[in-house]
Amino acid sequence: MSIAQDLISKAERRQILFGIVGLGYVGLPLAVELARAGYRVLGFDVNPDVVEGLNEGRSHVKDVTEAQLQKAMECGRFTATTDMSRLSEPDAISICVPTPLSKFKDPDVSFIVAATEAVKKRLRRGQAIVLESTTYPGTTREIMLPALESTGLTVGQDFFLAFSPERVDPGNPSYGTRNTPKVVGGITRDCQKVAVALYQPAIDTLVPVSTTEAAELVKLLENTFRSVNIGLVNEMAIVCDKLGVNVWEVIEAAATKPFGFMKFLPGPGLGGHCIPIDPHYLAWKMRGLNYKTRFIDLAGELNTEMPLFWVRKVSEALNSQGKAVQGASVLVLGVAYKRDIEDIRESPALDIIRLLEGQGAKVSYFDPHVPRFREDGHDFRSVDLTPDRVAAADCVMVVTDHTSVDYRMIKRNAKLVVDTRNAIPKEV
Ligand code: SAJ
Repeated sequence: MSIAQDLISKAERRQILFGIVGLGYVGLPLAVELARAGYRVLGFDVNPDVVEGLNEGRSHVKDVTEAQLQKAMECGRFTATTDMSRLSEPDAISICVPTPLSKFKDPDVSFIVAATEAVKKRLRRGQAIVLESTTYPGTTREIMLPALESTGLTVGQDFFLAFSPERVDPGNPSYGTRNTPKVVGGITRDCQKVAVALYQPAIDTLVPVSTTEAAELVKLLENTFRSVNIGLVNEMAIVCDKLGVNVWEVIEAAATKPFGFMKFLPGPGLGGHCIPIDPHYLAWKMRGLNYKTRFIDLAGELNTEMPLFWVRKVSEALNSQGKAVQGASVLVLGVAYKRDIEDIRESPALDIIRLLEGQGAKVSYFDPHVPRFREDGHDFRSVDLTPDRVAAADCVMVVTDHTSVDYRMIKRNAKLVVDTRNAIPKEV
């Protein structure tokens, strides 16, 4: 039996030890699903606090409950370690490490390189390696393959290498790791078949594609699609503001079209560790091929312009009451990058607070999911949201529309409201 066939039959018999490198919002849900499917899972993370917490049954990822984690641990199907020398043990290894942007908006693939080096040192015949981190097309073939083949092992025969983009939507109540279709592309046909077989027991739908580049591009298309369409509706928000038209009314009415339209909503800008970042991986790769990806760059410009657009709206609102931004008290409602989550990475609220403070406003914030955060070297702490606090502010700014906030109370008590999410009810 070939090594590929051996791995496939071990997967069918659930006799695979599955390694997950990177136990964050992607790796941990995947680990739990693989354990639930019957595999033994060995999680790897460089952060000892993460590993210690997990081994004590504590989940640091909102989408994984402690009950789910402890269930995986009870039947001995999940443990975590910082010991990278154990990477020779798993039959399959999924790499789920961060792929941020450098400060020059260039891809930072250092985490992928570090994980690849760690795997390379312990690579053995019979292992399958899958990269899940969102990255530019060519990363798997150009960075991972040479490193792994430098061991003298041959891809597609001795070991297998594939790319399968993570599609986690943090906080999504309907779609999780198991029921989100999973795209898989291999360096060779056998790499793809092995990777599909390994995921099969844990994922409802697998979507094989012909190459790792195709799989890498699928993810970038998905997120560029969102960034460009969000940029479009953000430009519509600017257009409607100049025309004195309610952009949300226009979008809701357009969304009644039963075909050929998909609703996106304007907002304070783009947050999160994906949409503002992933498209720039593709733009960077194409610049190297002397091609300018105009939609990506234009969407990026428009989306990053939104914090300033909304801060100008605060200034106009205060001005309409004869007040300056300088010295005005502004209460920001919501700092997480989107509704009902606690993540503030790349949140436009941080830009808005920075801009308001830069114009001399006294800014406080309330966020039920973010009790405190540190930015630009100083600590922010969420205030209590009371009618008096709302009434005392010169202007209240809705930046993240958490569902637990009483927007009717805001409307009843606020002197002025600037609403970037159309959260305030029209009639009260
Ligand atoms: N946003 C808008 N208007 C919209 C939709 C979103 O302004 O109509 C803003 C949000 O407020 C947020 C940002 O865009 O600040 C990103 O929101 P998001 O939900 O698209 O992004 P993420 O990073 O939370 O989750 C996304 C996934 N979201 C959905 O598919 C709904 C998906 O794009 C990816 O699977 C995932 O990131 C990822 O890992 O790439």
